[in-house]
Amino acid sequence: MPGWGNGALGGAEPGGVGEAEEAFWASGRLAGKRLSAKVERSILWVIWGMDPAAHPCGLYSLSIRSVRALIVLPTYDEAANIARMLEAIRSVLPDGEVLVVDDSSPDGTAEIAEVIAGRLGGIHVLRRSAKSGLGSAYRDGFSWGLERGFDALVEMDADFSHDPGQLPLLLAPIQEGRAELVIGSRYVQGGSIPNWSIPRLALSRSGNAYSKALLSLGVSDMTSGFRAYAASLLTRLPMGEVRADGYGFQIEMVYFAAKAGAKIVETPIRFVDRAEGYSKMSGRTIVEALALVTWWGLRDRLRGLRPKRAG
Ligand SMILES: Nc1nc2c(ncn2[C@@H]2O[C@H](COP(=O)(O)OP(=O)(O)O)[C@@H](O)[C@H]2O)c(=O)[nH]1
Ligand SMILES: [Mg+2]
Repeated sequence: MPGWGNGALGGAEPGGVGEAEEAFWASGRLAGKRLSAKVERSILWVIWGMDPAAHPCGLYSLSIRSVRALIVLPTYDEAANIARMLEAIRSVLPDGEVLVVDDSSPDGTAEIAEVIAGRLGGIHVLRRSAKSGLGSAYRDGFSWGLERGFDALVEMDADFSHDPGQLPLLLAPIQEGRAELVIGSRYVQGGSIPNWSIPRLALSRSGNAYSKALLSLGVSDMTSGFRAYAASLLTRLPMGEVRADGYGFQIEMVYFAAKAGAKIVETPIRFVDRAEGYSKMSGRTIVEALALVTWWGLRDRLRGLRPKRAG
């Protein structure tokens, strides 16, 4: 079996596409013949395409092979999550690389990440000297990845709020050339947040509705921190002008991406509240985000400017 097809379906469930794939290889062995690589690949595309949604490692695991993806994982005091998180990412994206951007977490997150990196490979740890905010961690992580020629850069929390199993779905539109920014969205059909309190949900929903109305970008979840960027987009953005942290950073990136003419798509995600550790987002980041949105919205209206709508 050629290397590119190994384990793509993660097991041969009865009657499933995995079983169909095994039957295909068995028939070749019985006939004592190997087809040309091109024909084999075409047949497997058909088999895998029978059920691309059954498992995120189905059809999409083939797509992501040709994109060099870097998952940028900012961490501050994530010792309770980081090892499991890195293992989960590796099992979903065997070829994807990870950059942990740690701000000298007092709980030893970076040291744990380095131990796992030594074991699994393809994991890098960028240590920064002091807690400098989420936006700044991503700015440093993106520069690191762009300097090393990655094609897609993913934002993701280290606390399992974002499901590593959804990574292939996030990367697929970039691989297929359908988008330069893919936002994992809680507020499009199919998206959900099962365990948030009503006040927290109301705050997030109303903040996003306000940003959507004022900035007219057609994006429903501007504060989502689970997203994938094509490197071609990041290199076009004026990253030196991106200043916000926390939620404001996420909104600012969508705003600049739309201004740069990027094709933006939202894909539904299930966002679950963290089970381990504590949130580092403060009320200040919410105020910062609202102030920025208000400023941009009013400024663009006064100038008669509107960034292009997404989609
Ligand atoms: N490097 C770095 N990571 C941070 C910082 N603040 C938050 N993070 C990480 O960013 C991710 C999202 O933060 P979190 O506290 O879960 O935010 P929430 O989900 O909005 O409550 C987590 O992986 C955090 O560990 C920071 O100042 N520096
Ligand atoms: Mg979180």
